[in-house]
Amino acid sequence: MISRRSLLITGAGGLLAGCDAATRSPAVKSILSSADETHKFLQRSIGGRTALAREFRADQMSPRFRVNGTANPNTPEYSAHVANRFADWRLQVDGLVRQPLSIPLSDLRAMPQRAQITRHDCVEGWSAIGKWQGPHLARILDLAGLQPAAQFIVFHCADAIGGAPYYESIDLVDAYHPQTIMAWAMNDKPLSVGHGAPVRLRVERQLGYKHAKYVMRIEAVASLAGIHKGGGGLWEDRSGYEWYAGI
Ligand SMILES: Nc1nc2c(c(=O)[nH]1)N[C@H]1C(S)=C(S)[C@@H](COP(=O)(O)O)O[C@H]1N2
Ligand SMILES: [Mo]
Repeated sequence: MISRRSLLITGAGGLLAGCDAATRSPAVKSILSSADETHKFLQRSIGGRTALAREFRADQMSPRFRVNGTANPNTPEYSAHVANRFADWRLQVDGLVRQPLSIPLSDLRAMPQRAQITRHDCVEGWSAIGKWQGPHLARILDLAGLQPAAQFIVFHCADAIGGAPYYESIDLVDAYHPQTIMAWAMNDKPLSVGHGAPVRLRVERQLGYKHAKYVMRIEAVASLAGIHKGGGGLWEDRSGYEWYAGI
């Protein structure tokens, strides 16, 4: 299918080069516009997954950024971390890795950082522009060393909704995307409890529910089948949300 479409583009280009008047004929115009559509389609389907999400200027940041879903995990364990300002908290990294890790928040803050101002789009129909900062997920995964069988990265969170633990997952294309970070800062301040303290995922090419807050543990797996109900996320399991929620 792709090679047929490439041929179509080449064909339209050839016409253009050969005859100026031809571009005025309605038939050729329609070939050209279909070639243009084809080009957009190809960009989305081939280059699409690694393209960057739009970034914004500081003056475009939303004055108010809603807290959505869990506003506080409110478990005894999580509340103890909050009281202790996450001093004893560790991000666990395990599963199909060569070296399981247990990373203090201070280490996440000391790693090379990426900051980005992006638009968060919630499936419920609201958006907000905010600034996020933290280390690349890729660097954390490289420190642990993914085993060749690893295909997905699962994020286990501190909260539960209706008794079901919140979790999410992404594939390695998104895990290694340059804008995929484990954010500990939002709008130049440490993450608030409402927005997912101490660390939340930012996976900017996907909808809001993929951006797991309160991440306690990152697990590399070969398949999502054995994780909770197998849908790859709480909302995927509960309500049939799309696992790949591309924007
Ligand atoms: N652990 C956890 N992560 C979560 C949620 C949640 O309830 N628990 N809600 C999701 C949804 S639907 C959205 S839109 C965003 C909301 O992030 P915010 O509260 O910072 O706006 O977090 C996502 N990540
Ligand atoms: Mo959402």
